[in-house]
Amino acid sequence: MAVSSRIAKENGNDTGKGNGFGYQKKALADGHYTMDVSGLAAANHGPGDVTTNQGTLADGTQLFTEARFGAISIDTIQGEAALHLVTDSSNGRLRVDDGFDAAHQVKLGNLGDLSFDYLVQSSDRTDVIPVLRITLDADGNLATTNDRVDLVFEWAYQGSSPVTQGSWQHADLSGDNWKAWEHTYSPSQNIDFGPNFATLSTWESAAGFTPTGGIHVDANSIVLGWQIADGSGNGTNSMFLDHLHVGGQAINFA
Ligand SMILES: [Ca+2]
Repeated sequence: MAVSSRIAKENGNDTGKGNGFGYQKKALADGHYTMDVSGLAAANHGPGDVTTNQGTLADGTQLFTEARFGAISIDTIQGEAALHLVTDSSNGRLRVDDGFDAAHQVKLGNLGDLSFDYLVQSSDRTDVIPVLRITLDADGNLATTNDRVDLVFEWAYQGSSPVTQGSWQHADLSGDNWKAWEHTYSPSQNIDFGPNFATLSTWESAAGFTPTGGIHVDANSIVLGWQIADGSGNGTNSMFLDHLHVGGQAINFA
């Protein structure tokens, strides 16, 4: 089944069918909206990352999946349809990526909300939930591309208690000021050591943050998109994610 998506109606009854596109354009125009995404599926139970272009969503952003030793789907748990990630082994590696079009690219200092709900159905590790990464052009000049980085938000690096499994939980990366580490692309390396952890508000501030051996990020860095990630190295797990908020974009997996 192909991916389908639609912008949810902001006010009044949303029957989910028979609505015109007028309100969708209005919701997109004001920059804050909820988009339902359905029919997402990708599975690869062998080695090698299989990347699939899942198409352009209703808001103009571009969805991709990557899969090895695992599967991505949308399933219902505890009454809620949600993104479902299942790894077959510790070599399992799953990604759901959304690339922003020009209308969605926003300065990091103006990003706002960064949050999601998650449910860990089962997991070998007690310090793993879905990872959220945001991709940035660090200097805010899109003409230079060797300064592309990800900020990576991982439960295991928050110094938190064991993950609560079996019920819906909320991760508010912006409101709770999660710490993130940096992945660089040129060269590809993880700057994921303690001295390079900084809170989201530090990365977002005008003064920004420069990790040791990494690339300086500040309020003028431009957000190019986001990625949900599971593995590798996380053992086997079955995890759900829903109600993802990245700036004004909210996604309801449906
Ligand atoms: Ca640049």
